[in-house]
Amino acid sequence: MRADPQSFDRVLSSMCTEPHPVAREAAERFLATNPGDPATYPTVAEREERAVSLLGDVAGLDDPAGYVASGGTEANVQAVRVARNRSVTQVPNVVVPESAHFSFEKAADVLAVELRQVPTDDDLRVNLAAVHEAVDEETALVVGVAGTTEYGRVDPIPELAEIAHDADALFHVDAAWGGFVLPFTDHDWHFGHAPVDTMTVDPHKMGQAAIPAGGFLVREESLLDALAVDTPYLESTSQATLTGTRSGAGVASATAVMEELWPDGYRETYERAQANADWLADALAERGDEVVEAALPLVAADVPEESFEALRDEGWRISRTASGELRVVCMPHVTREMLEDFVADLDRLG
Ligand code: 0PR
Repeated sequence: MRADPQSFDRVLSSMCTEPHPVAREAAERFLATNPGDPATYPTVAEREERAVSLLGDVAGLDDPAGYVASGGTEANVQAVRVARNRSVTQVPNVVVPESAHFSFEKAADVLAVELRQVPTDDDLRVNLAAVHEAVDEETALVVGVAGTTEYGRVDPIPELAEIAHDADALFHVDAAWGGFVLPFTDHDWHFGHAPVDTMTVDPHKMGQAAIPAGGFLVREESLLDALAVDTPYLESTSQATLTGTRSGAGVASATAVMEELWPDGYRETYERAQANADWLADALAERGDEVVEAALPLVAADVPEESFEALRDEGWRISRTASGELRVVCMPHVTREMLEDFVADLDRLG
């Protein structure tokens, strides 16, 4: 029997969303192509070049290099891999905010680097003094997050870049989720705002591409050399990606949706999402819940444990931060009506 995937009607916890119609259409068309073998599949390879160029526009990089990865995890692993492979230290360390995504723990594990997690301040952004203290001559990479997974916070990117480069380390920005909303805010976060070396920016999150479509960008093409392995039996001679066979559907969908939405469509999406987040934050505060200010379209609030469970029983897909707050990500599929229903259920059940 044919099973349909679940609907997005009650999904409030995801960083993925319904793909844009042009993304869906392109994904289907390119399903049987492999950008991992560009000499055999040149049409999708050409689309990937366009995707990287568009990602450069999004992230303030004039002459971008990089590729469409399987997601933010791969892009973050690759950033750590570039830094580790360029380091001359036996066991290099990587300094990340404690708010960084758990993919850095995977990266440290597979790449055998030491992960130094640094606390955040009351404003949920990384503590710069603690970064200073954690960095030493064995630091290969410093990471800043532009749009944290739990609270949507943007670390002080220019200051972090300075600390990294003073220590001769590379500087990576994880804008996996934030990358497609930050261009419409006044945050400093991208290659044009600070000497960022590498960046994660995922079309399959706020970019509305089909899964899998992550983005890995590097300031200089030469940074990719640290990743390249020879590919003797392919017509192309080397490969810098982590996976071999890759999803042409992901690549083609990312290109199609970015060409459709950048920049005006994404601006409208951001404005709607931010207005929804602000509305929800106000509604929760009015109920007396303690709310973390929504810096980006992501709301965290303290609601009683019983209410949380009751809402899940009603079919709401919600999640919690590590400190136990309810977390709602205002993705493009999240409408005002959904949030009104959600708050009405919270009032009724709480
Ligand atoms: N960097 C940041 C800042 C992220 O938030 C995430 C994922 C990643 C990297 C890793 O990206 P990939 O999952 O593409 O490898 N953040 C979400 C999270 O862990 C991922 C997610 C997506 C979770 C959809 C649930 C879901 O339904 O919460």
